[in-house]
Amino acid sequence: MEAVSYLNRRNRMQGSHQPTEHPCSSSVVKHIRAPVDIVWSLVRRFDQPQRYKPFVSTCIVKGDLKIGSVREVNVRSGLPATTSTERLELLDDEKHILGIKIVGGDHRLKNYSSILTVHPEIIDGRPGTVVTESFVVDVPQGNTQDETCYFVKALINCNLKSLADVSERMAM
Ligand code: A9S
Repeated sequence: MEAVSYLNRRNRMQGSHQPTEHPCSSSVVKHIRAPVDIVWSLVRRFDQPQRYKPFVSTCIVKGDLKIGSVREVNVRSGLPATTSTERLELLDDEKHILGIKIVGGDHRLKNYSSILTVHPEIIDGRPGTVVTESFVVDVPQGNTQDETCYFVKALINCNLKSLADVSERMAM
């Protein structure tokens, strides 16, 4: 990873035409002190990401919660974007898996797709949930893989911290 981005950066500076960087992908894990059913009830609402995502202001879905439904997300001011168009790729209420793909919007995350899973676990002898969210996204022109990964992981960490706060409050 480091070597590739170093070589690409050096080649860019020397103007040679190396291949562009590979897509960047990573994952985030979050342990939440709330039962899996509460956490999943928030995650599964493809039509209402604003119930826990702090950067989302409004969301409108065409269709319902079926695979292929598309949502128009408006994000809060101060972010490097205002809208994001996102498609529901997977919603499995048995296995607790949510898959989305970002298909449009005025942001720089091209070909972004993510998979979020929730699993029950016992935390300090009480029902808890472990959430994993993994993503892949193209590295924007002018950025490195590391920068892109850092940026996206920071946003996902914010989303999952908020998911924990909302879920733990509901579990009280
Ligand atoms: O919302 C998610 O699940 C994950 C991400 C990375 C969303 C990012 C975002 O909505 C902003 C927060 C506006 C940042 C998009 C699509 C692009 C951004 O630049």
